[in-house]
Amino acid sequence: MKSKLSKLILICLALVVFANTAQAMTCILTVPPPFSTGGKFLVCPAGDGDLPSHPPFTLQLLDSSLVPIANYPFEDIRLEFVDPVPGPSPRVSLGFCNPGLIADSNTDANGMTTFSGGALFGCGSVRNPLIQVVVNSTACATTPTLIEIVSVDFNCDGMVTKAGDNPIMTALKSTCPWAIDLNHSPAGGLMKDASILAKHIFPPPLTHTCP
Ligand SMILES: [Ca+2]
Ligand SMILES: [Ca+2]
Repeated sequence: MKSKLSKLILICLALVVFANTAQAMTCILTVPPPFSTGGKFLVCPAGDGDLPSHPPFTLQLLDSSLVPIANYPFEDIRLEFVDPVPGPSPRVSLGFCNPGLIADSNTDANGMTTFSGGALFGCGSVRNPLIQVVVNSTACATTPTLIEIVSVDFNCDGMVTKAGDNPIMTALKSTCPWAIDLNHSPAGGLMKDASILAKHIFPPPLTHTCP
């Protein structure tokens, strides 16, 4: 009984130490262009938008003494895009096609790893989404980006359909809202935006994910 109690105390102590270590971890994320320099990009759930590739993000993991953490498992280090104006229902969902939002490899001797990502895909519209580093399910660092996103999946259901994603026909009778300026030219005419939307419309029940 006494031995079991000792084991339990040891396990609890180990968990506390681990939790403190996780809280004290420092994550230094370097955000590449165009996320650091800005620009307006069209995205689609199928990944065939305006940003097929980009330079890698780099990350350094440091412990509470600011010593690099080497060989941290890559599968426990990920990036997440976050809406800067959180609400009850998500206005936006963004990700990278293969290899996705997970780190490319375990951290090296300097605590460094990279995220090479793939094509930017997603839905909704957002200015300056945040990008967050999540280590072992705990948010470690959050950095603003300078990009602006518009998507042909306006209603964020993962599909681009005439019925669900056609605010352009309504807008034709008024001005061009920022969120449906698909060709990044507010004065370019909504017919051009409608033409871009038409090229991305796929009939359901197909789901539109990265190839
Ligand atoms: Ca949709
Ligand atoms: Ca336009």
